[in-house]
Amino acid sequence: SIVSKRYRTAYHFQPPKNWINGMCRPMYYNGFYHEFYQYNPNGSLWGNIVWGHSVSTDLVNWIRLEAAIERDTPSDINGCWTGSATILTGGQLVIIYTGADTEKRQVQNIVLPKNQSDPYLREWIKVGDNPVIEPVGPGLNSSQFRDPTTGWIGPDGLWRIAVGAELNGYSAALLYKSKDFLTWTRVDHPLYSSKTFSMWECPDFFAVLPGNKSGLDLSAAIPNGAKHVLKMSLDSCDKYMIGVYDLKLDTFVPDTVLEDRRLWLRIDYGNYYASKSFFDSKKGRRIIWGWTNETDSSSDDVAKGWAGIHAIPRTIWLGGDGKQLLQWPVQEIESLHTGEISHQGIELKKGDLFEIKGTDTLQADVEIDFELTSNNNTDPFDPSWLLDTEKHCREADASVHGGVGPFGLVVLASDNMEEHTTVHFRVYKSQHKYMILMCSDLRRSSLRPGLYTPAYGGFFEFDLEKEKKISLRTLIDRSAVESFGGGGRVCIMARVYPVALVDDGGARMYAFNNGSSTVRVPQLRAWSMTRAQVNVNKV
Ligand code: DQQ
Repeated sequence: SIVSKRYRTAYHFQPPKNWINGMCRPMYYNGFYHEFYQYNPNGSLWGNIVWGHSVSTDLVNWIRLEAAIERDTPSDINGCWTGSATILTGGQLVIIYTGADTEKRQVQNIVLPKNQSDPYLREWIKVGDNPVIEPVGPGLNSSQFRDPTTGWIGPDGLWRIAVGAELNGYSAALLYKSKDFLTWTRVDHPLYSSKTFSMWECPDFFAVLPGNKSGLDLSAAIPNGAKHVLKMSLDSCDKYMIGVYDLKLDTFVPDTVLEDRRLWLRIDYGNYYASKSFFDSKKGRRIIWGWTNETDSSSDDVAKGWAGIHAIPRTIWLGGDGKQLLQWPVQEIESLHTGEISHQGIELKKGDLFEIKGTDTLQADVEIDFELTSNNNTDPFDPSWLLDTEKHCREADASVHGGVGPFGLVVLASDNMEEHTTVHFRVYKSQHKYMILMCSDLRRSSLRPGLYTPAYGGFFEFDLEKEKKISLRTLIDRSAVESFGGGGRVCIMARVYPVALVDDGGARMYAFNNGSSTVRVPQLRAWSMTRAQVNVNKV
């Protein structure tokens, strides 16, 4: 239908039809990137989950293959859920994944490639020993035990993995050890656990070097000065902690422990879940990839015949201060750029709207820098806002004048502005620093009823004296609006379904300022994005 066509993304990852959810740990192997994903072959709602499989040479264009893992043994008959690939010493590939067994217990299973020299790695064989890990042991909830990580080697030369679990009511990343990746024993303590009382889905554990954009391979030697990151999916979002991997105790030790999990840092402050990262040995970087659900209704999804996309893969690294991860869309996505437009030296006074013309406003990549003309007017920062940034974004929205800000972008706007989505900043003065709020406000994104339209938001610290420019990059892809603020310090992924997009197929885009202080735009660049070949071809 026209609805399905107009909202379908042009360069985000989706299969031709049906439901997808989380990644199953992408990887680079022998010339190809492999994307495995949670897939319902029978419809556009969650269920009957198998591992969909696609390959790519550039992370932009994808070739669809047959399912890599199907529900055909007692240990996965009720679902082949999330897992991870590991390249063992010597090059053997192995995937460990969660199966929902005949009794709907969650168990961990292994598959190996049938023919490792097949460049597409099309067929995967289940090993006779499955399940290799069962949900046994005191305090373990057998229906909350899943999503094994990629393996890494500990100081004793044994392989380790972490598995998300609920243990005695605690959230935990349980630690398992093995010599051969087949026989596993549980270590007597978790890699990390916390009193969050909800299971951590899709844990991810990786190493990063402060201020260094190149990635680290967790199963290679980790250089001195490296930090470790534990990412977990809970409360409908992906959160993380930075710390160290204490080799003696064999545990993750966070640099700061925040009791209140609303304060935990987030990979993305929007609609982004179940992400997994991998070390890309082709380009020496770490890439993280997450899933974005639809925010229309289930009946819309049935009508569309598809549901779920994957965000643009992002290079991820640790900032120089060692406190925060930064992310940026992989450079390959720029191969879709066409028809660049640019503006320099725009002044945006209070109330100004500057229309950005000359690009396809439904499929665009926009990069805009903002420079403050004065910081005398900054409003004071209230730390209690950190507990509920969405509430603050609703209260101080784009129409509420501030001292410095709001300023930013209006995207997917109808002619009369009845429908529009804003992505914008506000600058606040905290005791010794500036705090910048980034919002992506979807509340007026569509006139259609029954949509989930929050005002997403996240804060980042900013050194106004040193940094001068506050940058915003937004990738617009029909029903996807994916934004990167402050060079990737706050990322917000969102889904929107404007009626205008269906009715007249058009939309407008603007830069705006609604703060008392004038802001300058030293540089604005935008490109139309051509359609990528995403899963249209099948081998
Ligand atoms: N959904 C999967 C689980 C994972 C959750 C099942 C998050 O393995 O914990 O489809 O997407």
